[in-house]
Amino acid sequence: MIPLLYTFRRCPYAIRARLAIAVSGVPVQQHEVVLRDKPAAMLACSPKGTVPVLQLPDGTVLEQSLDIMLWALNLADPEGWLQGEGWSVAAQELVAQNDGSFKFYLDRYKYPERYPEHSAVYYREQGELYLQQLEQRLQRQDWLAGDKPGLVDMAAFPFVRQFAHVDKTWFYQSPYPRLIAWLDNQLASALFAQVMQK
Ligand SMILES: N[C@@H](CCC(=O)N[C@@H](CS)C(=O)NCC(=O)O)C(=O)O
Repeated sequence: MIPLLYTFRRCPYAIRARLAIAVSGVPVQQHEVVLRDKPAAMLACSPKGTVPVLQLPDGTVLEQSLDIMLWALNLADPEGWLQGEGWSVAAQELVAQNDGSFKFYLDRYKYPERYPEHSAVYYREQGELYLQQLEQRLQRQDWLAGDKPGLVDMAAFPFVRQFAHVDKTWFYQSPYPRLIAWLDNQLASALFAQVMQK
């Protein structure tokens, strides 16, 4: 038996998990889930009902995307995503902010009609506080992790991608040139193409 990943193609959490699994080369079987009709077998092992979920042959269940990334990279890390700044304390703080306030405002920026208390522009500006931090870091170095990609880059970029896609015209003329180059670099990568295959 090989590990089984329940995944959803466009989910940023699932994308980051698939990126780490792909770079590690660890064999994992993938099951694409329909979010409105989740498989009973997935809910049986992970009742909280979010993807990604990784079920290991020994019965262990990993139900957080970062845990799945760390599991894969601890088995094999050929590109050194865990090395150096890849998963340093500062990197972990950045990812916590990504998954916390940035994701919070990303959801509101994407669907402002569901959150009418504020305008889309307000939500975008709140999200930009995080983008500005990434831009500052990328002014000093090519990757959030330093001179090569690390876990922090892969954990953050699927969310920045979503943010960019809400209004590409705005994003590509925004004052974040290093962030734009960083995102484009990853969107053009063979690894990303591999994990987004239909
Ligand atoms: N903290 C979780 C969050 C995962 C998550 O929220 N995934 C979303 C899809 S992007 C989901 O499955 N939502 C449940 C649903 O839409 O029914 C992780 O890091 O894996």
